[in-house]
Amino acid sequence: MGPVSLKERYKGIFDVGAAVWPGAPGTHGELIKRHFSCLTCENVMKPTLLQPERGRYAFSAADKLVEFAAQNGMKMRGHTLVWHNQTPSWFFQSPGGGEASREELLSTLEEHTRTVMGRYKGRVYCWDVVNEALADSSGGFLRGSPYLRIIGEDYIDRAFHIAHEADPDALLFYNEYNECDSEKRERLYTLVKELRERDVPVHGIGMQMHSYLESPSAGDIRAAIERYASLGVVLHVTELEISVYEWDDRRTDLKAPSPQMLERQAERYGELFALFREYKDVVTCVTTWGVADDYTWLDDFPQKGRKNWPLLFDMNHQPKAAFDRVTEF
Ligand code: HAH
Repeated sequence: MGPVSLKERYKGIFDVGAAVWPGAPGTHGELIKRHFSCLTCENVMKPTLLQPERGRYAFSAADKLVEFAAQNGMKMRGHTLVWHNQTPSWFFQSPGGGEASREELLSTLEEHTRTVMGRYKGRVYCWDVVNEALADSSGGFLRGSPYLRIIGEDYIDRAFHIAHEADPDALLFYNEYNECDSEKRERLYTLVKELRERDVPVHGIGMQMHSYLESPSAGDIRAAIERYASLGVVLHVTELEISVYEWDDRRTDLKAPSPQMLERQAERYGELFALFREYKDVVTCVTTWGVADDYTWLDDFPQKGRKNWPLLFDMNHQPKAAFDRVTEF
């Protein structure tokens, strides 16, 4: 029998997704098939992995995950097209040498987007078109990036128009982290409001929701959901996990999470999912950034080599207390 299935429990409420890597169907296949209704490729759809050199695409890893999702009746989110990280440096170089011109970078972006979105049309239903374009500090508005420097401030508009032309049926997202911080929230709100006022085809906001034991608070999450929902866009929680540490805790000596950590994490998971359920008319997908605690990017972030236990299933793929809180309602 085993525990209730997440995706069954959340049927009719929202999709529950997981970020996966090429080995996941082999090592975590049963867990994924039982509990999740949507997948995201953690890395293999990022520009560096899909087009390491100009014109040389490497689709096989992504193809396999898309196939796995399709065979098991799962939806797939696309992540990501325009980002300052994990994008090869040749994107920003002119084929003739030196830095690319605005027109050259736009044409690289267009070629990449058309090829990738075209290949997965009908199988990847939504895309994080632009990831993390806002500045971190309250000083600036947009993050300084090669896209901003070379194309100029309209690069986000262009990216969404290009994506919409490449697959008019895909739902297009702007995805961001620290999205519940009150200052960044207002900048993200303004960004998407102005995009929509210019009729740029942005349909959703991806709230990454990388979380810690005490932050962001439920109040800040609610305020962000309300604010973004007021724009008339759909919201996806795209990269949820709850670290067992506080954001500024850099301890590296822990061999296992303490019972207190796991209890607080469970409470927080319960609280967050209750909040997402309250907003189910606008929050249509909640994705955890990983499947079980034996594989998480947080083992190397923000401290390289420090183990973390941030997901709903433990090292042995068993449901944690957090899982119970998320499914008991
Ligand atoms: C996310 N960045 C990315 O969207 C995702 O593609 C990557 O695999 C992991 C996290 C979040 C992030 C952060 O937490 C801190 C600084 C910069 C970016």
